[in-house]
Amino acid sequence: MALVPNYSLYLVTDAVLAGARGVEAVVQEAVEGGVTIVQWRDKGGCRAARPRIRALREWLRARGVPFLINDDVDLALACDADGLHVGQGDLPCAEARRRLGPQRLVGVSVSTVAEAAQAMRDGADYLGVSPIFSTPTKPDAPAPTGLAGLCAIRAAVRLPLVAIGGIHAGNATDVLAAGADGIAVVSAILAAPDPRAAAQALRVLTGRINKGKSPF
Ligand code: TZP
Ligand code: MG
Repeated sequence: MALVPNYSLYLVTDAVLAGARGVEAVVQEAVEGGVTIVQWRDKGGCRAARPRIRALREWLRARGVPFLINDDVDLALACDADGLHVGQGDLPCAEARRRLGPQRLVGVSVSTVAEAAQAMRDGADYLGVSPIFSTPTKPDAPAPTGLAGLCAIRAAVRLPLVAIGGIHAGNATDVLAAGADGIAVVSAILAAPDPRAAAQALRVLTGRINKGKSPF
């Protein structure tokens, strides 16, 4: 059985949005502000060298913050990541589980109840319900689930749900109230002028609404 992380405030990286500050510096500030779990996502041709990723991984490990890799199972293993996150068009969940073994986390993006049920059968540890709202950060995402879609998935599966897509301090409370165990954000933290303050504000909201909810 894999570790059970705190999914409350899940940061997905984006080198373009981090800009000249660099992804690592923004991630570190965000963790100091209260981010509880980090996924390394290299899109837009900004492939980072493995030593850089490993160094960030060690920094996070020292702070007890789980670190996952998007898509690339070889990179996840090479960096001794805590897990892998796959989308519907990526490495199948069952294959990811086979490659990573029972201890590491496998997360799967889902946007329908059928996808959620399948991912659960295939051994996912958590589901990324996405996108909740349309977002310029991922223009090729499927149609938004809206809060109603998130509620339907919540009712159908007993796995931690991390909601992603267009989430910010103005709508995070509604998303958590609709059944998400955590919120995942890219731009709300990475594009913020003060990532630490942005993370702090989101963490206050997740702490408030998640208080008293039973963890899986
Ligand atoms: N997967 C589904 S939506 C999304 C990803 C990686 C991007 C979310 O970005 P933002 O800026 O938090 O809307
Ligand atoms: Mg993917």
